[in-house]
Amino acid sequence: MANFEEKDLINNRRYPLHSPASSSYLNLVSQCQQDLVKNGACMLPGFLTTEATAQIVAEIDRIAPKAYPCNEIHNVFLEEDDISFPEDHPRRLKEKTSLDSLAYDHIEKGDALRTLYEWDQLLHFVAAVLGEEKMYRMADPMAALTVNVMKKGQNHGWHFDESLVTITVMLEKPLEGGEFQYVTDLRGESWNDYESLNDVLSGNEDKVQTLPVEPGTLLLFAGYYQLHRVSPVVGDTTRYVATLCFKDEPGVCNSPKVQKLFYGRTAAV
Ligand SMILES: O=C(O)CCC(=O)C(=O)O
Ligand SMILES: [Fe+2]
Repeated sequence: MANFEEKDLINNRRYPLHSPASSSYLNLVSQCQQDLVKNGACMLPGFLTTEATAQIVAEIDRIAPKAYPCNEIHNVFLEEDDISFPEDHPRRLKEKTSLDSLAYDHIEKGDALRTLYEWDQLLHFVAAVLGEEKMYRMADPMAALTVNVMKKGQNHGWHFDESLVTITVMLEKPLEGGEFQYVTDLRGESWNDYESLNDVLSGNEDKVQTLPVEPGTLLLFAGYYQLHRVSPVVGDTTRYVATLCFKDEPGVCNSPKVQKLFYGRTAAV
């Protein structure tokens, strides 16, 4: 199997991560920052080369049988049920998520996806976009780099992320469904629009937007403030999306409880 060097993984002309002092790099960073502020999302289409995308898909096909089936019932805040709210309050309404998750330790050293995640220039780029002086790869042996595998009928229910910004790379897209959808302006730093949230959770799609995420696209998404979901996958093509976790401090790990929930096991650092 071909071993990809970092510089062959991404579309360098369009995304000059290898030359951080260039004006095109600075323009890219500033464009991403503007998109994040304006839309809560920044999409980099064609970030991976077609060859790298195909390579990563082949690698995931190989390890997909090891993925842990994660079937969860949760509220949109991903918090414990708070019985101080009425039962039909949107804080307490339940969503279903069904996907299979591959963990960092399933992905071998030398695999293209791992090479991408461990590439310092990518870390520096993400830090620049998020305006952080320094960032670190997450220290969790499972959660740092994951792939959500979603087959026919599987979905990711409505939720807000726990971290401010989530970074994903779309690798394989189903023929239909499996769409990344979101709704803005339902949550702020110190407020929630529960009425509109209730509308969305009852099936009103008026404010639902769909992001046209194609294979090879890197997405930075401000998921803490924007409700989002992945609609059920239709058809036989599996959806593969990688999540790359970077933190503003070193040594960050999930608790054993969270590890068990998402990966079916705990792992020491
Ligand atoms: O699969 C995706 O595109 C997004 C998944 C997501 O929202 C999450 O992992 O929090
Ligand atoms: Fe999310």
